[in-house]
Amino acid sequence: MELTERFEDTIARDQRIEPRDWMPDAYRATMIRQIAQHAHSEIIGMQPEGNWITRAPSLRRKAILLAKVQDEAGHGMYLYSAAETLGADRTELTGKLISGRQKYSSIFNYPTLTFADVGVIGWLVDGAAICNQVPLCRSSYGPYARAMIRICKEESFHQRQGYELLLTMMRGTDAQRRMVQDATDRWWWPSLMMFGPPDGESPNTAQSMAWKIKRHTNDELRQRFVDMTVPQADALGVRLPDPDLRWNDRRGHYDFGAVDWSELKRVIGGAGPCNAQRVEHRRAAHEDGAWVREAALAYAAKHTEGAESAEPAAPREVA
Ligand code: BYC
Repeated sequence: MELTERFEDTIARDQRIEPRDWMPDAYRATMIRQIAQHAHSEIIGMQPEGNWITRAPSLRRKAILLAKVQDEAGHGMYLYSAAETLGADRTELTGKLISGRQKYSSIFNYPTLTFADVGVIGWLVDGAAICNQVPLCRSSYGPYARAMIRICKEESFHQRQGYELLLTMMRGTDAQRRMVQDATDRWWWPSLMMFGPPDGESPNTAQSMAWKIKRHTNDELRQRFVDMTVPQADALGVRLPDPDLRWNDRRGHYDFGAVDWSELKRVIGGAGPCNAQRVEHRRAAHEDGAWVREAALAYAAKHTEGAESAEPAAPREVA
């Protein structure tokens, strides 16, 4: 069988492409692009919530938030490792992120103004992430699909902690309820934008669906997210900031208002409220961490030398 034919056949049979398999250059490039953007999003995504670790209102909330932010770091690590199986170099990927040559999710360019934002990020942003990422557990590239299984389990804990925090605040004072409503008003539309441009303006969807990298289009997943979230908003007692949001019996889905796609373009293009701050923070952290990378490399080199020069160990006597 020809290499291309074997690749197409693996995809058609719903089996996984593994790192040792032949794959078209364009498939490899698409996977590296998506996985790298995803990894960068996890790492940059630590910042908006990390901002609240020192100001969490109780020890319990602080412990939860610390665990969540550490999970995001872990997700970034699995994803960079998955990108490395395709021949990408992690140092180069980080270089592309901090020089603005690779993207990360638009959602992390918005500020976290109050502690209610921590809850709303868990509820809406992690909720959107789950909607988007559960189908990626069946993505055609093996290492990515497997990383996604673990990531989704952790995202579901993140979503629940956010919702539980909001439930607590909604049972609190009027001021707390106002904070939750204000955070919901600010994060709702950006959360819908996380799913990417509308299908008619999404250059990558058709090919990524054919390769079974993506299992649903951007609009399908956005609709699924809206349908899932409206009853959660009702249960919470918050209003979603969209006057056109209503159940459509004929479609069996909620209709919703027009998303401002010019805002998504602006934010992806670098002009969101926090783009410069996010990238600068990441660049500074990378530079501050140089000594750790140097020390780890020196330690590894010393041990490799040690292992090479050491006498072979004498066989152990078995009693
Ligand atoms: N923001 O043709 P399209 C998380 C880019 S992590 C920025 O539809 P595709 C979390 C797109 O990449 C959240 N860029 O592309 C972490 C493409 O770029 P190029 C991240 C966006 O790939 C911490 C161009 O626009 N999740 O949830 O078919 C704490 C055209 O778009 C955005 C992932 O990365 C955006 N919103 O579909 C809490 C999931 N949307 O070609 C939570 C994996 C689009 O110009 N990724 N772009 O370089 C995916 O599922 C897909 O890549 C997307 C886009 C659905 C995002």
